[in-house]
Amino acid sequence: MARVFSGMQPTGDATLGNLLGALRPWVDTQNADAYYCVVDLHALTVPHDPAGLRRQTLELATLFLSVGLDPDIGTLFVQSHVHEHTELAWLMECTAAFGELRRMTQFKDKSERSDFVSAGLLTYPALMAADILLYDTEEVPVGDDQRQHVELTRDVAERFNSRYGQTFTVPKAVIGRVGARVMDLQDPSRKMSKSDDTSAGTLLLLEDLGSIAKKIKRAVTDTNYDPKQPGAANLLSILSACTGDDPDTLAANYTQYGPLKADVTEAVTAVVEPVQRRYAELSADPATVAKILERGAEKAQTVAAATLDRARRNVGLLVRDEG
Ligand code: AQP
Repeated sequence: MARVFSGMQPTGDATLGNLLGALRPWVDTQNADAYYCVVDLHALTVPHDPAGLRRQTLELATLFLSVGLDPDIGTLFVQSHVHEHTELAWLMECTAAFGELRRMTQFKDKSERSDFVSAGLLTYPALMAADILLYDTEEVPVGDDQRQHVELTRDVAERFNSRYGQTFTVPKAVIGRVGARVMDLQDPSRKMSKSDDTSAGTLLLLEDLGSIAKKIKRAVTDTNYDPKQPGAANLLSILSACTGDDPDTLAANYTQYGPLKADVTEAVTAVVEPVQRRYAELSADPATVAKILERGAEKAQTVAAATLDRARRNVGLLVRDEG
């Protein structure tokens, strides 16, 4: 049973990409040694509204439960509830190189699109490395877009271990074969993202089912059916991730886009509808969700504190004499 850690930012309403690339694989691999985190500190790297962040943090935690993560199996918590994340992040910032951080694709993409580029947007992967390393994580189930950040985490962990002695377990990314990169329905050259405002190309998990159907119907495709065309390939990959069928076999089943889009709509509805039903029940009881998060934070902190202590000692910080 591998020690697993993964997180998701409360930066907007979660998408079908978040479900197929992350949340569903999390549910499939959940075990007593799995940690799943709403990474609210990461959400501060881009402009945000404080009340919105608080609301979206609770909503995302509720969504974790709605997709089937079980707090009696793994540990569910909010990143900022465990202060060890920010403390270890500083040690990671001092271990990662400026050039490494600057080369990250996500930094380049997001900084090009923003008027205000925070220092936190650059150092985001150092905080992510801290998130992962605090739990002696072996496996990080993520979508393909996060592969580079996990690689950086590995490099930083190895560098720290070789400079200061064995401190961290070196983790590896686990990326699913299907659903790992769901693309925007209007611009299939970009991944479907929760913080993007191209709403016509983004399927939200809690979106009205009629609206989901409309967006799939209007998804960009060519006039003639070609399973290799990016829009068609994206629809086939979504269908495959939802049904579990092989994408190449599915591709051969169609000669036109109409029936493909109808089947994608049906498959997406079948996946999303039960999540929406469960979400409606749980969101009526935020106190229970808050209790689950408190229990999760306590459990996570026990592990995180031990790792941070080891890292502080090994890096050479003087131990505080509290006696
Ligand atoms: N389109 C996608 N296809 C497959 N997987 C995806 N993930 C995100 N988008 C897709 C996976 O979802 C998890 C959430 O990661 P995150 O919240 O830390 O941020 P992200 O990867 O940057 O996701 P978003 O939706 O694009 O958020 P914003 O817009 O805030 O940047 C990760 O495991 C990711 O791989």
